[in-house]
Amino acid sequence: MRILVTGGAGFIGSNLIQRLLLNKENKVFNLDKMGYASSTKSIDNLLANINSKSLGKYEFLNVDLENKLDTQNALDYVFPDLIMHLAAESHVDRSIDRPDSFIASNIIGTFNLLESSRKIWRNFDKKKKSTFKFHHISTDEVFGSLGKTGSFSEETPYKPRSPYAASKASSDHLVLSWHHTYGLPVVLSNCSNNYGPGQFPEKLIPLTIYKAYRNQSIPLYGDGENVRDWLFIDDHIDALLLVAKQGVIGESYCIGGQGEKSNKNVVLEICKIMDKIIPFNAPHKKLISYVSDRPGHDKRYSINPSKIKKELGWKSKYTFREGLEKTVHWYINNLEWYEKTITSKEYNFERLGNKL
Ligand code: NAD
Ligand code: TDX
Repeated sequence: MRILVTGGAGFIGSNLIQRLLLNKENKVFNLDKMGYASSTKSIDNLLANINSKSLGKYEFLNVDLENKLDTQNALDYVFPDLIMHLAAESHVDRSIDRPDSFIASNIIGTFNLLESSRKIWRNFDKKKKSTFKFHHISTDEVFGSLGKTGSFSEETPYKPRSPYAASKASSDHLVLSWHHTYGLPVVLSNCSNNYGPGQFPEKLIPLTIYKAYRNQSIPLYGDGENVRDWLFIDDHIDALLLVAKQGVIGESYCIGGQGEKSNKNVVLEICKIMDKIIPFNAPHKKLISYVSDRPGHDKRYSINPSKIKKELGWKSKYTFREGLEKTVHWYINNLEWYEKTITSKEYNFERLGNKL
């Protein structure tokens, strides 16, 4: 199986590739532009530490999907049986400060990838054409914001409210239209908030771990009562592998572990874990600082995962507490990587998304 993963040097993509490489029948191509949030360290570690005979084959392609010709050349070279498209600018706060790169990567990049895929797919032989799949990985943010009740499902109308969410919604529409118009065999998934090892520390959970560990103030936007539906990365990877293998062409699947929590409760749980690890700084909750709200801040996300559970047999394995313990320990053990990565990317743990 020749698998092209776009955005494979990002948080979810690098965890996905590590899993795909455990099947030695796979040849995995990682296409990434190596942006500020990229690292292939975890993949390189896996390849260095495990007997290569028991792993799949791996190749890295330094390509920016904004470049049409490079994208086409990469597709011609890879000649994939499966594409898993994760490459995107992914941070809501950055999309507020500088929406340009979100339009370029998430919309134009997806368009270039779709066109290149269509060109190679229509020349495949009958067998390869009938088994090929383009799996587009998207987010629950395309559905907008919920009130106190209700959940998003595959039937929920799109109502994106941030530049990030709007660019992802556009990419979802492009992908589905390439299926309806040209017959490209696509499948989509829309997942809730992920957390786990390797997430760039601009996002709430790794940022809080870092700030608590360094005994610095932990910023909570607004009143801290906005709700996210958290899913541990390994559970998302399980779901992605099922959708890629068994998902019905033209369908989309909502993925979420029914792990709703307010931001304040997430931060308090991290503080409790830190109190055990560094008792002399306890209680870490004293570090919480309420700061001005994110503009257009979505109030609540919640996924109804009935379809993927019933039709593909997926279910989440990790409780929030289990996933969080693993995540905190990973960050603490990788603090050196963590700080080196950040300083080399010119990110200083500063507040983003409030320069209106
Ligand atoms: P990330 O920011 O950690 O990684 C994204 C990767 O894509 C980076 O390595 C970046 O260099 C690459 N990329 C961006 N633009 C590119 C381009 N033009 N050409 C080539 N590579 C490019 O993001 P993530 O959290 O791993 O998210 C991956 C995907 O999953 C995204 O599409 C995101 O919308 C989606 N998603 C994320 C979450 C989450 O909670 N993190 C939840 C649901 C869906
Ligand atoms: O310092 C912070 N303080 C704070 O209160 C940060 C960085 C965030 N927040 C709040 C904003 C959100 O309500 O925490 C919540 C989570 O924020 P992020 O980690 O930035 O994630 P979110 O905006 O919910 O988007 C994430 O989930 C869906 C990913 O970044 C997206 O890529 C994914 O599609």
